[in-house]
Amino acid sequence: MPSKTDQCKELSHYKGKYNRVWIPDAEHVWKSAEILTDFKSGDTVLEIQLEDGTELQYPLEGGEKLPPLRNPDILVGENDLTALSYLHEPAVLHNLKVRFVESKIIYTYCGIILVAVNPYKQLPIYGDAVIHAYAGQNMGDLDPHIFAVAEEAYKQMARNNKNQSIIVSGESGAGKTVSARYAMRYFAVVSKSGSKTRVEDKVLASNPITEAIGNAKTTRNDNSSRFGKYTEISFDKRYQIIGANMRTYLLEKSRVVFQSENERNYHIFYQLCACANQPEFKDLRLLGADRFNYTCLGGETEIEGVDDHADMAETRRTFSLLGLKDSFQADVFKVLAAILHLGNVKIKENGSEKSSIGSRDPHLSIFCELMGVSMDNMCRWLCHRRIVLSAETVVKPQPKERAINARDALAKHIYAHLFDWVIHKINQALMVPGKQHSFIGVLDIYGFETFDINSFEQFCINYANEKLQQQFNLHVFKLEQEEYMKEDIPWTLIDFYDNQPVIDLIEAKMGILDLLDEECLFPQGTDKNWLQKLYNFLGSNLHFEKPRMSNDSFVIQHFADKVEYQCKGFLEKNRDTLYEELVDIMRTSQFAVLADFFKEKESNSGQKIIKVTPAQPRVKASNKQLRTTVGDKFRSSLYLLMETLNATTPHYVRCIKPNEEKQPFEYDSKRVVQQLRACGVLETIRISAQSYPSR
Ligand code: AOV
Ligand code: MG
Repeated sequence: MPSKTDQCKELSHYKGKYNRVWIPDAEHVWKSAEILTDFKSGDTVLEIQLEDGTELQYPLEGGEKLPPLRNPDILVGENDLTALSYLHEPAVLHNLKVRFVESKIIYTYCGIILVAVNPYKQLPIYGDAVIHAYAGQNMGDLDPHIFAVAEEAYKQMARNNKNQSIIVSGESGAGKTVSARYAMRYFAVVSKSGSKTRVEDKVLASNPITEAIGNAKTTRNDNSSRFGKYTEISFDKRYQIIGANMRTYLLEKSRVVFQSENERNYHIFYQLCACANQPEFKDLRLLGADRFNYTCLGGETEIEGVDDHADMAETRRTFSLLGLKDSFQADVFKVLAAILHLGNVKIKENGSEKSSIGSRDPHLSIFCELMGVSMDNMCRWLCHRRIVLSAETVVKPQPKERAINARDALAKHIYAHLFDWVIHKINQALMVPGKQHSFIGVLDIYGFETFDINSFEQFCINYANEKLQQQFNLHVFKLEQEEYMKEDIPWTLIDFYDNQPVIDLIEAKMGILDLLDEECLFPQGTDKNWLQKLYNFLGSNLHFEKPRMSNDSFVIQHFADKVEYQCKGFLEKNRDTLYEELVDIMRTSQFAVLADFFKEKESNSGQKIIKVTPAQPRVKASNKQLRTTVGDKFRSSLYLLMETLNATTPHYVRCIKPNEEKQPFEYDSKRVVQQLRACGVLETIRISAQSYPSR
């Protein structure tokens, strides 16, 4: 709140040609107005006129601030927002809009961040010629671009001899995956050695494959990443690419067996079904995607503008480019087909306590044939469980619902193993032969998301985004501190949104994840019991709410938005167990790949499970089971990711989704401002404006 003298001083700006201001507006967030009259300090209203001619009295008293000033037109459309005379939310919002809507420019620097507004349209700005134009240039000499950020990272790696990260963030559908791909392409093109090894092409080839097996259509994004990925691109002493390595984060497994309306399973399933009639897939007995349970639950099986058949050719081409042979590919497709058949297995209800599968169920029979396991065993152990009592072991029939759960759990586990196996193979293909000199990591995770119904998956995804936001906050905070020390100016902290409280709510001792793990230890634990504990222990937390109308959900106030999570399924998804009986069948499979998937721990997945002690060490009762839960593993992997990021020089790309309808160059100010407010762009610009006064 400005003091009286500040206000007088500021008021003097409102004279002459600087009489244009921004006033709040319900629809456009801010709208332009002109001050009509001269005024003196002590005035209680400003006489203003809107652009459509309407005259208004704008109240100045009652704690009301002076309206923010508009920048002179000559500054509007600047490449770097720190160049603006008046730096505030309406100026940023307007500037981005003018560039995007009028000039069709999607990139703008906001201090240390590159803001990228999703155009939802192919632009001719990514060719090799453009890459060469950016190579060797200084950031700021050319128009803002993802290539400029990539060049900056490349240059700093060489100059400072330090590993770099390009951290792409933004909500679901904002353009992270596309940006990450372009950044990788930049490195591939500039570092091209001309040699025949073509390792650069291999690094790029990893993208279509990981997207085929890890991306799917959601209601937010037709090509939504359902896993997180940190790709380390390795360079030698001459700063040429010599290989790469991917680390992946928690794949959304539930999608394999269930899709919400208008969503799809992983692309690869549809690609395979689109090729059902090809002779090489005859043995897989494939059907159209509309005829497999696991691929038709969301309704529509096709995506407008996507040709699954052509994409399959691309998937296979990139597999080959990576040196992954036809026999390997055949194994992958065999596993995928088996999963689809498993989903079509009919489980019959025999009274309320029992279930069974026909001894000639055609789909189970294909599954067993493809996977090299016994039909009898499968029939039996999908519908029964072994119960170990003190004196004897009894076999107990399972009701239909349990049997379906067992079937789906098996499908999810097989797919998750397949995913890890493919990633592992890609990593092998990209393995650095000699010594890595330095690396540039490109981070592309699933963006913040909220749906009508949010479950464990959204909870994990949003938790990851919360961690990333904090990494950014801390980095900016550190820069700011350094700046103050350098300039020797007194410490005035710029009001910065700190999301540590939300992170604590989720991951600290007795937080949401801890209570979830605890409930999972009880054989009789339930989602509802757990939720009740959340209400009891966390009810007074400012970022946690019990919804008034529901006893089945809880609300978290995330940095980006409020999200309501339904408790149903959290326990099961966190436990992620598969019946031992089924695991045993898989282990004895004639098909070595499958048997290997389920081999006694010592993960063959390439994703080593490393137990780390998070910032706040959590003590677990030693006599309790040692199995780690999904949430626990995820927390540890995020902890490691943050450590990695913090050991590199970060470069931030903030993607903005400009409208909900995926319309080209549509700019919905309300949606944009929500994203700008959430991610700390505005505060960052202010800090950067102080750091680079010369700009
Ligand atoms: P995301 O990675 O941020 O969402 P994507 O990168 O998949 O979002 O972008 C979504 C879609 O927006 C793409 O499929 C393109 O159609 C379009 N798009 C994004 N960036 C550009 C661009 N630079 N030029 C043209 N079109 C673009 V998610 O993975 O859902 O969080 O989990
Ligand atoms: Mg993505």
